[in-house]
Amino acid sequence: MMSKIIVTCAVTGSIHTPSMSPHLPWRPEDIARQSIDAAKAGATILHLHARDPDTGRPSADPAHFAAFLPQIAAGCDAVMNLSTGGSAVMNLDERLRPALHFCPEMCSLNMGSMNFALYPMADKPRDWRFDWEEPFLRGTDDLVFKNTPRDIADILRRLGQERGARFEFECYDIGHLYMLRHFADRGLVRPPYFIQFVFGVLGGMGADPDTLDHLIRLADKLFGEDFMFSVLAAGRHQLPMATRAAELGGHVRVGLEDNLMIARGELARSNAQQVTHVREIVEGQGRTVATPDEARALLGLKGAGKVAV
Ligand code: KMH
Ligand code: ZN
Repeated sequence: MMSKIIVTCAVTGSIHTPSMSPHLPWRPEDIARQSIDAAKAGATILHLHARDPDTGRPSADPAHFAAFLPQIAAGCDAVMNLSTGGSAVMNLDERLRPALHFCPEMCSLNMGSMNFALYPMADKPRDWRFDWEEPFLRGTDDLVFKNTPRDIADILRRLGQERGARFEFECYDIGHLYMLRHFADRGLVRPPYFIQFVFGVLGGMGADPDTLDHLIRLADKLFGEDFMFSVLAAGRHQLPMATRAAELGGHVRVGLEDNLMIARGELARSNAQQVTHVREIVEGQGRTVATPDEARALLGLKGAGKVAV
């Protein structure tokens, strides 16, 4: 019998900009509403970033998170997972401010330094709504998303050991699995490891089912029974790769952070629309979506009562 499937919805992120879709939520009330609707549609975990409420620019200001986190907590019981990746243009101190402040049940943890190239998105002709958008995207041709072993150890200590968070280990490359193994060997992480295989970011792995097969085999060798995997693929590969992941017994991540579309040439109207779509697919495969409390048990989370929201 296949286990319960955890559906993560990444609601807004820091990749897409407001001019790319009128449905990308960036005002706090829109982030809150779309998050709650996604949870009602079946999202088990909400992966959350914040944005400046006036410009939609990615923000790590705890005040910007405070404008939607309590509303989400009041409106649904989904697990709130705060990003520690923030935006690749932020330094680590900025990136960690929200999670240090709100002590969430879960945080993302990016398992290596890498290029994070968004500049091809600037080439599509569009009317830019805000001044920051185009230079932000173009500047990523000379940007390193810094996640050194020291950064990772710092996050594990301050958020894991000191605040009881568990992690979405974001692995964009094969080497990132070996880095996770290294931290397991140092005794700084404890199973079960929730590994998010990330495909389709320019600088990381391309979306290819053969690569997913290889990653699962490798994770089996490195972690045995001690891991579960989820898949996110940026852009148009989101649903095909999620479908494949679910077939293979994995978990899935969707959301407008990673993909703005619902079908070829059609913008998703909301995060909930993507969650509904993936839910129908995985239920058609015979999987059952985990409730937030089932996910809490599977992942060993501390519980919603222990977060500072
Ligand atoms: N949007 C993903 C490809 C994080 O928040 O820590 C990257 C991400 C990073 O989710
Ligand atoms: Zn994110």
